[in-house]
Amino acid sequence: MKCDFKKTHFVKTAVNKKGYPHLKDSAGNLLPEIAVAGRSNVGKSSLLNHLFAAKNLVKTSSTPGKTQALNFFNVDDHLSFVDLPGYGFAQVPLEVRKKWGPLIESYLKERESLQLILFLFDIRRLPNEEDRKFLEWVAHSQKSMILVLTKTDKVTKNQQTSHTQAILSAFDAENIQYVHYSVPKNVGRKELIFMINDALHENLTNPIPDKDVP
Ligand SMILES: Nc1nc2c(ncn2[C@@H]2O[C@H](COP(=O)(O)OP(=O)(O)O)[C@@H](O)[C@H]2O)c(=O)[nH]1
Ligand SMILES: [Mg+2]
Repeated sequence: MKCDFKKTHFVKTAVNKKGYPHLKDSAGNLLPEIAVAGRSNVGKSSLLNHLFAAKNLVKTSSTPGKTQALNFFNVDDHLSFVDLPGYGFAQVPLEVRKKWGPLIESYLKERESLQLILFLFDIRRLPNEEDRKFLEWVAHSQKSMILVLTKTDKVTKNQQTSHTQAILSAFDAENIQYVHYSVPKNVGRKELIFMINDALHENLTNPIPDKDVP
């Protein structure tokens, strides 16, 4: 069964494992979950709204990084999406930043239904130590990942090519699956939906055992 992202709704906000929802399909199987991760301000919320073809389902923020919470969405009763709190926002108080690591780490480690991570990265930037560390965590979780290079409308076609190569090589991940994305130019949505369906195909035909329900 393919997902076309037609019927999406917000489920809930969670600040810890106890708060994670356990969404199920009509047969009682846990919905596979896709996590959207990346630095604050990279465009996570904008991409979700664009992907869901919904204007303001996901809050985009002018003061990014404030909320250290996970926001869950149900897509077509087939997929669960989670908007993870962003990392790397210097203006976030140290106390809040300290909580971010364990929150994300435990989510990546313990979330049974997590099948795929969309790792968003601004095409204008080069990965720093923090970005590489994050990618290592994701690799460590042994989940599938798609690198989404965001805000491609901000660079020329030539820069798109050169920046992409520079980013992949800085991550030491030349073979990684990636897609270019621009919300205002409406670029990448179809391709990403195709890639998501492709990545989840196996899992959608092999239901996830309902192990992580307390
Ligand atoms: N030019 C451009 N701006 C974008 C794009 N995606 C997001 N933005 C802008 O980047 C800022 C941060 O976006 P947001 O979705 O809140 O990022 P988040 O913190 O990762 O959730 C907002 O001002 C968005 O309008 C894009 O594809 N192109
Ligand atoms: Mg956001």
